[in-house]
Amino acid sequence: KGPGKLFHRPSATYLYSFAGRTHILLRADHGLVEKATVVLGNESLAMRRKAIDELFEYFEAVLPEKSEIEYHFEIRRKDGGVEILGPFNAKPYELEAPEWVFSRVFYQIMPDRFEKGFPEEPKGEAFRGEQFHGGDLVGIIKRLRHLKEIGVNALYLTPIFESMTYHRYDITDYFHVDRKLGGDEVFSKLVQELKKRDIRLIIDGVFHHTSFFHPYFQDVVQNGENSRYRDFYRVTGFPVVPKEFLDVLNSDLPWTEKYRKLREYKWNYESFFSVWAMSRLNHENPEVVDFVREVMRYWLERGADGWRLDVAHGVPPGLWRKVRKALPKDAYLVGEVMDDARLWLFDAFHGTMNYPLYDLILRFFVRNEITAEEFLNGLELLSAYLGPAEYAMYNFLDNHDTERFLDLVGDKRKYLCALAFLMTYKGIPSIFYGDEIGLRGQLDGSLSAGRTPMVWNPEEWDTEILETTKRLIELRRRSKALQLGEFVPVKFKGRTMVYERVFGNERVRVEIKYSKKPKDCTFQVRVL
Ligand code: ARE
Repeated sequence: KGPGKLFHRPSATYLYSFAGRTHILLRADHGLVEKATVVLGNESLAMRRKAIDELFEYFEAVLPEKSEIEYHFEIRRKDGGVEILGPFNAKPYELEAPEWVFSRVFYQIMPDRFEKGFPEEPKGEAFRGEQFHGGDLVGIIKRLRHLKEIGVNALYLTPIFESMTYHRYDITDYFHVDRKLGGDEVFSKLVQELKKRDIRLIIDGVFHHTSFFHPYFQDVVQNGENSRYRDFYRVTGFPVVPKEFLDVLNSDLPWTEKYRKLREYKWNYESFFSVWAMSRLNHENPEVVDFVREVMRYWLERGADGWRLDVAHGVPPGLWRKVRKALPKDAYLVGEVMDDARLWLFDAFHGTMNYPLYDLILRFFVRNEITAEEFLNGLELLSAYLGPAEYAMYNFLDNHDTERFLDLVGDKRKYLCALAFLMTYKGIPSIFYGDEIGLRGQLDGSLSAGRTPMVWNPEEWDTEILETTKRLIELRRRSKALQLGEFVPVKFKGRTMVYERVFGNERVRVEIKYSKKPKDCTFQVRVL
């Protein structure tokens, strides 16, 4: 058995500069290193043991920003030997992300569930028997004062384009905002009103699939092999649906019944999670790439500040790289990538929806599966793996696909401890509409568990949650240290965590005392 290996490569996650400092990382086989030092000229810096996984240990040193450096590592091994790794001469990697993103706190709205602006009742049954609640963009404009009051300064809207479902993840027209939401005009008005209030806007791009009812797919349904759009989709045979399927579809049966029947037929195309109504696009087709690029550019020109990209892990990263090159540099791009995000980060998306962080949060705050020490190790591993991209990640405690965090922890003091963590950690924090007033959902594990309609009667609000949320958001927005600062763990033990965020002379100290007993859960955030 050899003495084990060391690894360093001057690339994005091992050597990068961010917010005025340079980070250098080193990876070593388990149990190899007694002490690691990085040497720059005549300066020697001890490296901090940052994280550990089944195979490796990660070490890190942080120094004032450098444009180019020459360095090597000196390693004292556990077996007494000494090793030198290097020299390296390199320019630290710099994250390309829109500046405006770092000072933001996002508020996510699923438009159908937020607020009705149009007085009429929503008409009829939505496709598949799901009910529309009738929220729209007029309603959002009406409630912008609420957003201002809680202090959020960015908005993420789940899909707003023409669609037959209330969630609108199956789009029938990418160039028009759903008329039920107010259409293109109200969208422009919303953009204006948001700009007045310095609230940025990102919208949801569904480019993994379109609706079955999108004209392109309908053309394939009608014309089969001769369709101009046959290569837009991943068709496995013709006709794409049997004649009986269309007969049922065009019948007068109620949607719920139709939908049940339709599932019995075989269809000949790929789709999202075997949902026939969501036909998967063929991303190998250059025309599809052009289509995605055009739609994304179109709405950025009309006032959106960025995109959240749905099922982004189901679309080859190369497509996003190509598209990004054609978009304005200050558009924030967040991919929905659920696990290994490294293929998509850096040159495809600025950030991804931070599901790995969410999993850690669940394990510590909800399931009591891990101690604070293990939680910290998880955070540091994630940090070693994301590099500077962690500062642009979209962080959340819940969203439209999860149960509400308050339901999961079952108690507001616990919820607020987790919120304090989210607002004081690296990455862009977000809340899901209603979180700020203690809105509850169900705990049925379904995708719609948290999609309760917003409650607008202040008497039903939890004012303690509201006031604390406001305070935390304000702290976050005022503090460069919380937005950009280095994360310095001070004490992680049992269920207690103490850490600092440091940016230049600014220091913020966070102390979270967690407990299985709600009454013992407290937190404190102090600007030092
Ligand atoms: C609806 C019903 C469901 C029902 C389903 C199938 O709500 O209860 O099971 O239909 O009939 C949208 C709507 C959903 C809708 C769905 C299908 O919002 O309400 O479901 O369309 O019509 C995976 C994907 C990930 C995806 C999640 C949901 O990888 O990309 O599933 N997330 C996006 C959006 C969704 C959206 C779609 C995709 C489709 O955010 O809102 O759904 O456009 C593990 C796996 C993940 C898996 C995850 C599921 O973590 O590793 O891969 O994510 O579980 O939570």
